[in-house]
Parts: sequence; C-alpha cells; structure tokens
Amino acid sequence: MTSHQSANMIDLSGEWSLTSADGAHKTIMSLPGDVHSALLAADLIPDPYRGRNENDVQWVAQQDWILERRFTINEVDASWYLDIDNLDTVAVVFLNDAPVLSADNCFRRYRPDVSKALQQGENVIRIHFHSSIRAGEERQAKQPFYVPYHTGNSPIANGNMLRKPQSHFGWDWNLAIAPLGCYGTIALKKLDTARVEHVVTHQLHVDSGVEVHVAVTLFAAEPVIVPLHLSLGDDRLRLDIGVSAGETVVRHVFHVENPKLWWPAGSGEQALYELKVELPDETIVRQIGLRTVELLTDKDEAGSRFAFRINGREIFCRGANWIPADALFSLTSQDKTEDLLCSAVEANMNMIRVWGGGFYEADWFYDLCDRLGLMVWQDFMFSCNLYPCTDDFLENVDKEVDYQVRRLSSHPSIVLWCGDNELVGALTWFKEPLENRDRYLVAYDRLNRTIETALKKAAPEAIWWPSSPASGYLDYGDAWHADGSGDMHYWSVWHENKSFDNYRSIRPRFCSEFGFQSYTSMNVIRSYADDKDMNISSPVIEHHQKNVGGNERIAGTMFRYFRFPGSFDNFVYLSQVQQALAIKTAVEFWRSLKPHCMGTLYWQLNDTWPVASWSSLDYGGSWKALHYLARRFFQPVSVAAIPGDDGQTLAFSMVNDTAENVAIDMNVYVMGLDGERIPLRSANGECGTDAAATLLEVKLSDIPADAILVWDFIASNGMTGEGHHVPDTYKMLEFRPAGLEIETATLASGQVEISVRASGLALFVMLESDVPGRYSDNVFDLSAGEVRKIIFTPTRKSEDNSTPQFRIYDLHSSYV
Ligand code: BMA
Repeated sequence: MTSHQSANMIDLSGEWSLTSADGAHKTIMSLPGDVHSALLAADLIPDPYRGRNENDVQWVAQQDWILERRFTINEVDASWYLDIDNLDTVAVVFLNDAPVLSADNCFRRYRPDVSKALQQGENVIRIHFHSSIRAGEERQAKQPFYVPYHTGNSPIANGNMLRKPQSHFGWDWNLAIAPLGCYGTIALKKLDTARVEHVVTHQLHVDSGVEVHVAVTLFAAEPVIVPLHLSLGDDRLRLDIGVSAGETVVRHVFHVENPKLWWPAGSGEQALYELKVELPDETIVRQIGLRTVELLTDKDEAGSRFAFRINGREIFCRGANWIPADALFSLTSQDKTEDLLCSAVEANMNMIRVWGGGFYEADWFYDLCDRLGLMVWQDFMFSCNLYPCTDDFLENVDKEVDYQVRRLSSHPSIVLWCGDNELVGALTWFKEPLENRDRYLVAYDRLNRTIETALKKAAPEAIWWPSSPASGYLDYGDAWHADGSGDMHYWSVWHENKSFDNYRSIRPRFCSEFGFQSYTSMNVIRSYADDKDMNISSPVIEHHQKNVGGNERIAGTMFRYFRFPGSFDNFVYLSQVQQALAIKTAVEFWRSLKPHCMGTLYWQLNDTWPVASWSSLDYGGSWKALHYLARRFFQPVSVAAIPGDDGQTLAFSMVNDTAENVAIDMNVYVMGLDGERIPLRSANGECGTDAAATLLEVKLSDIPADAILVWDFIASNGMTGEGHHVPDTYKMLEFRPAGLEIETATLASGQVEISVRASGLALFVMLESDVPGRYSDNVFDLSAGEVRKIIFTPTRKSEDNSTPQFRIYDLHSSYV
C-alpha cells in the first residue's frame, strides 16, 4: 500500500493527445495507458487479439509517437519536479519545448527537476516516444560485439537492448506488437521542504520480539528542518530532522513485543502491521509482515538442498509462474489481477514466481500477495536472451535494481530475488556464445554481478539466487536436466516430447518451471475466432499458438494416450484433460519425494491474451481443467497413486504439508467399465507433519482386464480426495456411453445448482457454460448411478439475464 497525497501536486494522468510523429494518425489517449489500446478505442487499428489482426498492427511499433497535453500553473518557483515511472521506454519529455528528461528504462522512476522549464499560466508537456524497434536496432549496431536474442521467443528483433518487458517483443505465448505507453505515475510535484525518496525496512527477530529497522531517505534541495512522523501499528513518534541538501537517511528501530507472525497461505495467519512515514504533505504506507526467511542449500548425498524455511518451519512451495496480467497495459485492472491471484490461493498455492520476462509488478500487486499469503519468487527482468555489458547498460541496470529493490523489499511476500530467467541456458543457444563462450560468459557475469551487488547494497538481508534455473552459486551447469541441486526447469516432457512417465525419471530439489500446453477454452476461442475457424489447424487457430510445433505436440500427445476426439470442442476439452494429467503426474511424484524435493511451480498460471498455452487459467481468469486438478493435487494433505519403477506395483503416497500429524483412511476399488465398483483394499495410516509416506502398495496384477482402479480417502483434519488409475493408456480401454444427465436450478443468489448423474462410468466429467463463471468442482469422475451436485457461480450475468446454458463433456463422449 503506497499512497502519495500532496497539496503541491499536478496530477498529469488523464487525457492527452496522441499523434504519430509523421502526423498521419491522431487521437486521444488516457494515461496511464498504452498506445495500441488508444488506437483501438479510436478505431484506428483492429482488435489485435482477434483473428490474425496482430499482423495488421505491426506498423504501430515502427513509428515514433507523441503524447501532449496542457496544464496551468499559478505559482512558479524554483522547486518543481516531474515524477514519472513505468515510462515505456525510449522517450524524451519536453516541457514547453525544453527537454527535461531523456528516459530509456521502463523499470525506473525518474524525478527530474523541471523548475527552469515551467512558466506561469499555461504549459505544454510533450513525450516523444522513439520506436522501440528502431531503438533496439540502433543500440545493437553500437555494441562492441553482437549480443544475440532468442528469435523464437522474440520475433521482433533486439528486445534485449532495451529495459522493457522482454515479452513485449513476442514470446512463445504472447503476441508480438511491442507495446508502448506510460503505465505508472505521471505528475508534477513541488519540493517544498523535503520529499521521501525511499523507505526501506528490515527485521531482526530477537528473544524479546522483533526489531523493525526503518531507513527513510529524504531528499531536499536546500538544508531544512522537517517534522517526520513514523508509526508502526499503534507505536507513533515525531522526529524533527535536519535535512541537508541532497539525500539524508533517517533511521529508526521499532520494537514489537509479542509479534504476530506472517505466514504463507495454508501455514498460518497473514498478520500485517502498517508502517506510516509522514512528512507535512506526503504520506507513505508500507505493509509489514513479521517473518523470517531462509533458503536452505546445505549439501547432502544427492547434491544440495533447495528449501525455504519461514519462521523456522520448512515450507513446501506449491505454485505456478506469473507472467504479465495482459499483453496491453490498458486492459489490466486491479480487480482482474486480484481474481487471478485469488484463484492461485484457492487452488492451494502458496507461491508464485514473478517471471523475468515481464514487469516488476505494481505495489498493490505485492500488497495482495502479502494479504493472500502468496510467497513471491521475484526474478529480475532479464529473460532467455544475452544482454549488453557496456558501462551505460550496466549503470542503467544498477539504477533499476536499486529502485525496484528499495521499493519492494519491505513486502513479506517476497522471499527470494533471482538474477534472471534462463540466461545461463541462453549461453548455449546461439552460435556466437558457442564459438566464444569466454566472452559471453564474462559478459553475463558482469551483468549478474551488477544485479547482485545492487541488490545487496539496497537490501543486505535479501535472499539472492543467481538465475532460474541454477544448480548453485557460480555453477553454470545444465539445470534443465541435472536434478541434484538448485532449482530446475524441467521441459523434457513438453519441449523434448517425452512421455508423462518421464516426469518420474528425475528427482528435483525444487522445480520452478515445467509445463504442458492446452488449447484455451471454447468461450475464449469464440472471442477471437469465427465459426468457420473452428478447426484445430485453421489459420486463425494456428495464429493463436505461438510455440512452434505446439499444436502438433498437443495432437501427437493425444495419439499417445487417447482416441482422437470427434470434434473441435472435444479436442479443446481433451487437450485440457491431458495438460492436467501431465502436470498432475509431475507434481504428485515430486511431492511424494518431500523433503528431498521442496517445491513445484508449474509453468504458467495466467495468459496475456487468448492463446493456446501452458496456463491453467484462461485469459479472463476462468479455470481450465488443470486449475481444478491443481486444487486437488496441491491440497495440503493428499494421496497420490505412483506407479513403481518395476512396472508391477502402484504405491499410494500420502503427503502432509500441515503442522499436525494426520490419520488417513483410504478405500481402493476395482471399477469395471460399466461403472460398478468392487472393494479391493482398505488402509489407514498416519502421515507425520511435513512429511510424505507410503500408505499402501497394490499389485497392478490385481486390476482385472477391462477395469481401472479408483479410490477415495478422508484425513483426520477433514481433507478428502479421490482418484483413478488406468493400468495402460486410456485409448486401450473400451469405454461405454456414460449416460450423463444434468438438471439445473437457479438459486436466489444467482448461482446455479447443477446435478450431474451418470448411468455408467464417466471419467473427467467437465461442465462448460456459455457465461464465464466458477464451479464448486469440475473435471471429476462418476460411477454408475452416482449423482454430484455442483454450484456454478457466474462471474457476470448473461446479457439477456437468461439462465446460463451448460454443456457437459466426458472422456468417452469426446471420442464419438
Ligand atoms: C520457459 C520460460 C519461458 C517460456 C516457457 C515455455 O523456459 O522461461 O521462457 O515461455 O519456457 O517455453
């Protein structure tokens, strides 16, 4: 929570005029905002998310653009500055034709003094955006040697030259349109006495409680005495500070007795204290959560550990990777992001990784994570490319890191700062570093060292991890395949076309990326495609797949495990089922390795536009099949069936991430393909706190031909679950019609109660409606005669207020 209130401020957000530098295009644009959205609103471009319109809007980023507005000021004296952040990216700001700022880093905050350029009465402010495409090209040409970038991820060239979100240049899930605009604060502020430059905190947990060390950096143009109020909760004090010209750091230590601790979701409360820093006309608020964080990397027989210890307790991290909330800033909102993050927590996640190809998110994003108990693995914004190591570039990075770390380091949710995404791997992806590894490795180390040094200077207690993935500090090994230490990105199943079983061939310490794609849901497909496009390889559908070979991989995997679906919508459904199965296979096995493995973050939580991707949430926030399964396979207490290496047995593995021991009762049945269950085994056992253990082993030979295994369990803490196991592949079984029927009743709340009944065996029963919404459960199995009641909560009302229409899928009917 950061708020700035000042009587001496001219807020410049709101309406500006937008003109292409050649004068050919003109409209208005609302700030904060992005240029493409403004052009779309003015009908100057088609919706880039529909059809193949992405191709038709490429000209936008090739232009220079000019934003301009007027404002009046009555009192001009020597103390005004421009406060601007998230300016995207290479831009010059003019005030009454005088250049007052030359910016080239979307991740910095700029506060130039503009007093000399201001005039009494009317003023004109103009921002000249230089085309990122041309700026990238010019900077690449000036490099002492060529600096390669990933052409697959970045179809728009040279994005690595610019400090702006790398996925703006395209990605294997993003459209490539190089957006530009101004996404943060834009205001003129008067520097009356002093202003707050930074508020940085750190905490020391001691016997008598917690010491919260607060360092406030004040900035003044001239020496002055200012009253500064500091408060933490009810503890408030006033200090009269003599500030010198330039920066002055004021330090204070609050003692919190009987501290209420902040815990990750599922492990305890998210107690928060409010820290307030007040100058006469400025108030800064920070949310403080009291907690300790350690990253354990002790050596052991397998290599070395990778585990987070929060408040003295090792926490298994369950989560996913976060990419930007939308490809276009103007389409983002706090509500939409809150919905996505709440979905993460509802699926029993306790960590997200803010991936290095997007943004350092806004303050409110981390406030939400603090409140929700979502730990944040925070990457620095470098991804999949190599980067310049020239002095000017490194100096720019140093300032970016300094600003971002000081801005964010108070958040209890942020538990780790990571140098980049996949830059060590990138050293092996291009011919230049393969031919001259020394040069590029040294260049990489200069960048990585710059980031580390700036981080430690800004927040000495912050936990630093050099890169994701990394096998260790100063270890440049292959963390895509070596599983003994560090964090791992395991992509062999998707990118190397290995079978789902292959997830069980590795024993990661912490898997921070692994993923499997699906098509986005039908409602979302309908938002960008017409009826004629509804074919898995139509040009429009292929256009909404950005990973080369992605659709072939999805279809090929279906051949491996299923009978080919009979229609486009069934293909979409089955693609989501197999995605969910892939990720479930990995997570269940890796959780069973606890405490050898202490985290799994799948790739990826969300989407930036409507596209086939690895996400578990559709663009717009609806849950794909994977997200419903994630809620189960991430449940703090769960049971999973893990096939043994011998091919003969199936082990039921219990895992318990809670702080209490639990007793688990489980029943295993043989299920005929007619949907009739026959009890096979019952078992009960204890699973200790923070442990995994085998509850029961079943011989695969106990499963008759033409049957599968199903089970259910209940734990002493009330958590329940169910599942099935097919001995071979689904396509080998002669499933029969499930005879699914649904009855719906609209409740006074506007929710819909849906009764789903099967007359035979129904696997992966999935409800889909014509209006977006959430189901109390979805993608479940039914046996013959079983009825399940589901509550559907629409996220918005249908236009004509009619009852939502439902469509129901199951495995057998997807084939026919
Ligand atoms: C990982 C990520 C992204 C990418 C994903 C899927 O390596 O870091 O770069 O989108 O793979 O290929």
